[in-house]
Formats: sequence, C-alpha cells, structure tokens
Amino acid sequence: MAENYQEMWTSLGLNLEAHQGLLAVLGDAYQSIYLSQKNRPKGMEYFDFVISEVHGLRIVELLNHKKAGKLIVGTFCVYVPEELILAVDGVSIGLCAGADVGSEEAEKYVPRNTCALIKGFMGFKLAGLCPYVESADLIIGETTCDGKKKAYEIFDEITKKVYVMELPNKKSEKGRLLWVDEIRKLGQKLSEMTGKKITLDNLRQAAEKVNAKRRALQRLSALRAHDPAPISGLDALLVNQISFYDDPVRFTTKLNELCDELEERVNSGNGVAPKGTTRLLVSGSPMAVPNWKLHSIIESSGAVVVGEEACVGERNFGNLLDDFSSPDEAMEKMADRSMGINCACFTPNDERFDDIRNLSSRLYAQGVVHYALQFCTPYMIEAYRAKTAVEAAGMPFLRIETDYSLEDAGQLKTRVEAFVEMIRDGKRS
Ligand code: BJ8
Repeated sequence: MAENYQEMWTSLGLNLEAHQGLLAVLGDAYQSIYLSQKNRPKGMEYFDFVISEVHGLRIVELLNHKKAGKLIVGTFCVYVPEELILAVDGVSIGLCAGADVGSEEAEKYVPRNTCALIKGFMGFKLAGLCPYVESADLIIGETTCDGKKKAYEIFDEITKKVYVMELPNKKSEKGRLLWVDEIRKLGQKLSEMTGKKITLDNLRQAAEKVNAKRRALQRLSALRAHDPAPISGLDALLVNQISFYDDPVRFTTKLNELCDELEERVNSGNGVAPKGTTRLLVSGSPMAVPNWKLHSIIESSGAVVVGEEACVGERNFGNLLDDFSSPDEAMEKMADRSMGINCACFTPNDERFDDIRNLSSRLYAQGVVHYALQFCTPYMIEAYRAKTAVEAAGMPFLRIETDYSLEDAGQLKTRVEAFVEMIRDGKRS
C-alpha cells in the first residue's frame, strides 16, 4: 500500500518515516494474529482488505467526500448519535486508538497514569500518525470519564476541532432531558457547519442505514451462540472495530454476506474450534483497533470468545433507534436509545450487570473475563460489583487490568490458561 499514498499522507502532515514504521508493525501483527488462524470464513477477506487499506483507500474515500462538500466527523463514544451526522450527509468515523505508539508525545500533555485509549488517540495525532484526525472537520467529545473530559480540552488546543457534548452522570429523567437538549444542540451545530437542515426525511434515511448496520451486527452476535463457534472472537472483534469507520451501507452488505456464510457453517456443524471448546464472554473497556491482545491470548489458550459486553461490541448495536414521526421526536428517541447503553461512567449502573448475565446466558458463555484498561477508573472500580453479580449467578469470573503493551502478555496468558482449565475441569476457584 505504502507507495501509492505518500503524496496524500504528506499533504495530511503525517510523519512519513514513523508512519511507515507503524504500518510495518501493524502488518506483521495482523499476519501473526489474524492470517495465521485456521478455517477462517471466506467472508473475512473483505475485512482483511479494509484493514490492509485502513490508512490508504479509506482515507482516499474520506478526502473525496470532503471535496464533494461532505462533513467528516470524528467521534470517541457510542453515545454520540451517528444518525445525526448522516442526516446532514456527513461521514462518521471512530477515532479511538488501540496501540501505544506516540505515548511519549502524549505524556508531554497528560500524566503517565492516563488510560491507554486516551494516550493512544493523543499519541497518534501528536506523532503524526493519524490520517483520520487530520481528515476530520469536526471532532465530537463527550463528558464521560474524567480522563476524556480533561483530555478533550487539550486536544482542542492541539486540533481546534473539538466540540464536547455534556453527558449526564445519572440515568434519571433530569439526565435524560439534559441529553435530549445536547442532541438538539449537536443537530444545530451540524446544520450550521453543513448548511443542511435536519428534516424528518433525512433523519429517517439515516436511521434506516444505522439500524441496518446494527441489525447485521446483532445477527453476527446471535450466530456466535452456536457450538462449534462459526467464527473466532478475534474475527468478530475485528468486524466490530471496522464498523466504526467503514462506509455503513457497504459494511452492512459485507457483514450480511459473512453472516450468510456463517449460517451455512452452523447448519453443517463447521466451526473454528472443536465443539465443546470453552466459551468466554469478555466484558469491560472498549478495544479499539488494533487492540487484539486479550482475544489473541484467550484464543491461543484453548478457549473461544463468544461475545463482548463492551462498546466495541454489544453496547454499540444492542439497541435500535425506534421509529419517530418528527425531528423533535427523533432526538428524544436517540436520547432514549443511548440512555439504554450501560457504560460504567454512569452511577448507579446496575443494568450493566443484568446485561453481562443475560448475554452470558444467550451466548452460552461458561465464564466472564472482565477487561479494564489500566487507569480506566470507571471499569476498574465497577469490576468489583460485576464480579459479585456474575459469581452470584454461578459463573466464574476473571478480572484483568492491562494496557496496550505486550510486556505482561506472558503473565496474562498463564492466568487465562489457568482460568480456562478450571472451567474445563469443572472446578471453582
Ligand atoms: S459509552 S465505555 S465509548 S465512554 S477513555 S472510559 S477506557 S478511562 S472509552 Fe467509552 Fe463511551 Fe463509555 Fe463506551 Fe476508560 Fe479510558 Fe475513559 Fe474509556
């Protein structure tokens, strides 16, 4: 890919040498983690292609959209309603980063003990490695965790593109009204920037696209309930990661094709791991591309990941946007939809424990691996109550805190292997 895009990357102000190094490391990691898997569905070829062109063809597309006058909008959180961005004919792209390149640069602005996701998105930008941030016209932040909230202030100084939505801390009626108002304000901002009015018609078209994408992701999730698992957790994670920055209509078509193939696999009993392989649910902080660390450790330890109670996972697509009959009602329904997403930034957040139990039972998971990024205080602390709730339901629970580096990979593998063995042998810790 490298040769063809040098000019484009230069025009975006990327650090060509560092960027080349990043692509080489990514290519190697992808080869050893993804392409070495056995019996992958053929439909994954499209998603392999998307990854191979993640800083190439997709950026060409975004720049072409820009030339055609479309607004490119970067986001970091599933609470930001994609429908509004599509309603003004904008393009929505996720900006979370899942690698620790650029951390040194990021640590000039934020403390060392900031979560890897925040240091990741700041580091990618500061080290001149992120064509997505450079292509974006607007970057939407939100007042979720303290780390993000404060980092956005600095990120705005650096990029001059950040707009922050005020998300409530509680799922109360007062909180809901605040969020409805914030969604309305975002709608006004998007209309101002594009000169396009938000109408019932364009909202309906946007909702149709985004709901179709969510339905396809739900379909993939449902297929993972089968034993043998028709797709690896690694591949399903990749599809979920790509859902944040691919063209939504093309993505939905390709994912539905993959699901057709997975249905055939289910009917013929063809899986990626033998029937009876230990099945685990992963729950916690989001895993942005190219964070494949935990899934890779689990699936090389004799288990298969069957679901993610996470924002790169069920929290992103579990709820659809209900039908509406006016733009005002659409904003209310968007708020209702997102208030049903149970992020640890809310207090209390008991509904998340129901989500973990329900998902485990729907996907026939035999254990829960709780994943918190180091210094992600909301999920690190909520792990205590998640453990109590999961164990009360008779399920084994493994609590993991880690970052993007591979330094602790050996130690994590030992713990995961022991957990898988305990479940396989029917023992309790
Ligand atoms: S709805 S999970 S996408 S805020 S940045 S909370 S890792 S310390 S991303 Fe999130 Fe929206 Fe919630 Fe989902 Fe922790 Fe890091 Fe904060 Fe993070």
